[in-house]
Amino acid sequence: DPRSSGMNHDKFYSLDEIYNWVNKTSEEYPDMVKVILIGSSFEKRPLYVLKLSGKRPAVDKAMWMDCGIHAREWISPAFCLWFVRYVLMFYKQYVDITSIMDKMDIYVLPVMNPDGYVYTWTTNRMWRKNRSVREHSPCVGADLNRNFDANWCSEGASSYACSEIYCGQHPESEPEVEAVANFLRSHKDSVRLYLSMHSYSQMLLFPYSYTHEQARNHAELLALVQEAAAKIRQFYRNQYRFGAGAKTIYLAPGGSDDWAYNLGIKYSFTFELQDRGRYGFLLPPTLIPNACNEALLAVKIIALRVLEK
Ligand code: ING
Ligand code: ZN
Repeated sequence: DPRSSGMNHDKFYSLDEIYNWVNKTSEEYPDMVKVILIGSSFEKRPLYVLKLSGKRPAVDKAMWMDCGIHAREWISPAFCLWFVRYVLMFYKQYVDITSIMDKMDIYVLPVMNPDGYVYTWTTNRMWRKNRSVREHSPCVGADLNRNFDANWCSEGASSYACSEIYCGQHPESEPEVEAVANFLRSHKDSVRLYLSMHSYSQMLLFPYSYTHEQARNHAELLALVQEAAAKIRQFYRNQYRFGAGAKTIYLAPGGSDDWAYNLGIKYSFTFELQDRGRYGFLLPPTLIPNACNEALLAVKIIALRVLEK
C-alpha cells in the first residue's frame, strides 16, 4: 500500500491539502510528474492535471483518469491521490505498474469540481453539482456529468436549474466540463483509455448511458469489466456489478464516458466505488485503503488489457 511519504490515507483531504500535495508531488518526482493547468472552475479555482511518465523515451499512448466530478463523492479524489502515490512509489518495483508506465503516460485530474468539493467541506456535505450561477435563476450549480455533449439533456437529465441532474444551459456550458473536453479533444490521438471515478454503489460501467443501444465493442468492454470485477471478488471478497450504464443503473445523457467514447476513445469507463449503501457518500475514512486497493486492482487490469490490444 502507498501509505508512506508523509501522506495519511486514513483521512480525506481538503482542497487546499490536495493542491499542496500536487505541488509537493511534482517537486518530489520532477522526472516523472508534470503539472498541467487545463482551465479553471466557475469560481476560478485551478484545474490541475498530473501527467505521469515512466523513465523512458516519449511514447504515443496515454490514459486519462478524472476524480471528483461530483462534490460529495469524497472517496473519488481520495482514489486519484492513492493511485498517483501507487504509480510513483512502485514504478520499477512492481511489474504491473512498470509495464503500464513504460508504455503509456497517465493523466490524472484529482478534483474536477473543486468549487463543489469546497462547498461540501464548508456548507453542505451532500452537494453534488458545481457552483455556477446564472441570471434569473435562484438555483446554483449544474451536474457536470450531464453537461457533456452526448445526447445532451434528453431523458435522464433535467433542464430545471434546481434539479440535482441539471444539464446546464448548453453542452460544455460549465467551465470544468469545457476544460476537460478541450484537453481530451487535443489529446485524442494518444488517449486510449478514459476512466471516471464516482461513488457509491460498486459498479464498473461503460457506454452507453444515454441510450439502451449497445456500443460497437460492447462485448469487448463487457469482458474487461467482468474480469476486473472477478479479480476484486477474488482478492477482496467484494462484489461489483458491471455493464453498460443505461442497463446497469439508469439512463443518463451528457455523461463524460459516453462523450469520450464518441470522441474516439474506445475504452471508456465509469467506476462507482464503495460502498453499496451502508454509509453511501459518508464512507468512513477507515475504509479508504480497502476501497482504493480494490479499485486500483481493477484499473491495473483494464489498463494492461487495453495495452495488449
Ligand atoms: N453516478 C453517475 C451519475 O452521473 C453515470 C452514473 C455513469 C451517469 C456514467 C452517466 C454516465 O449519475 C453517480 N453516482 O454520480
Ligand atoms: Zn457521481
